[in-house]
Amino acid sequence: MNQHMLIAPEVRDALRDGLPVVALESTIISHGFPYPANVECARETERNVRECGAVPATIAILEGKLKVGLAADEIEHLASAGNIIKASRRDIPVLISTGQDGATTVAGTMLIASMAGIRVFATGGIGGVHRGAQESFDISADLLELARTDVAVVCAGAKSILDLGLTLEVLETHGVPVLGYRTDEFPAFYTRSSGHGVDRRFDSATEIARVIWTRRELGIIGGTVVANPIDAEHELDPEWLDGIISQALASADEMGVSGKELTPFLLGSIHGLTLGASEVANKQLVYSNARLAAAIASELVSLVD
Ligand code: PSU
Ligand code: MN
Repeated sequence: MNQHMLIAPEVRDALRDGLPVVALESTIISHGFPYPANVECARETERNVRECGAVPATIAILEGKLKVGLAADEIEHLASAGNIIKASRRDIPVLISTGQDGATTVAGTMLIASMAGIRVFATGGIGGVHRGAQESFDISADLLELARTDVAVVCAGAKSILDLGLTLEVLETHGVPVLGYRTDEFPAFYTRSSGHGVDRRFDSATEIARVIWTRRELGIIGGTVVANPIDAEHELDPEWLDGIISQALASADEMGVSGKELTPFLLGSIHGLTLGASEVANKQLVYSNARLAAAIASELVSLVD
């Protein structure tokens, strides 16, 4: 499709034949989990997509190429190298022209997925408006990508390291539908509720696919957020978590962490402070999102026929 992109044969064939494909990100591998839990999570996420009838396409930048669909040794490399650059929209041309590796964020993955013709993407949580953004202006590029790129992102909401109310305001400003899957509330990643509503609740993948399809038929530019709460059995205690998030935010502040380092720093602190409990919850919610994304992708391809 373009000289900078390498699509794995299985993914290319699926796209050519109109079969469902689900994009997966790689920042979660390089910066979201410690090694080797990250390898297990990446493999198991792909397995969940397959089990629900779609082809997984994990996306990254390797030696200056946009890679759509990764081999096992490529996932191992992203998981273990330790110096992989976190790649959002603005990093992509730099990494391609200098021949480097990059682990793509939600924004970076959406952009590359859309170039490849993939319309559904599963992740853990999206980036958003950071607490204190009134001063720092720290608003994730994920939100602006959702404003302009036609990919549906299935996520468990966003972590409450962010200001979830302001995150939803920015999505509203940019015309991004926030659909709740079997929920009236926007979920807060480790917990099922946040106190903030979604635009609209739907109880089936078919209805969600119909919204995504209709949006495209109308020619309305941009993405869709599909918010899928963590299963109740894996949910963490909200009060305990609040304390941990405050501690993580305080140490980021003390150490002066900012810019693209902030989110990975906060994620790492939370994993450490919860002594692995958050890791289990995080994996389970990603698997659940992978299954829902596969179901939505399957419904979408049947609408095309
Ligand atoms: N939130 C999570 N886990 C993650 C991320 C966010 O709970 O792994 C990653 C995603 O790749 C997301 C990125 O796109 O962090 C957002 O970073 P920033 O806030 O710098 O835009
Ligand atoms: Mn930021």
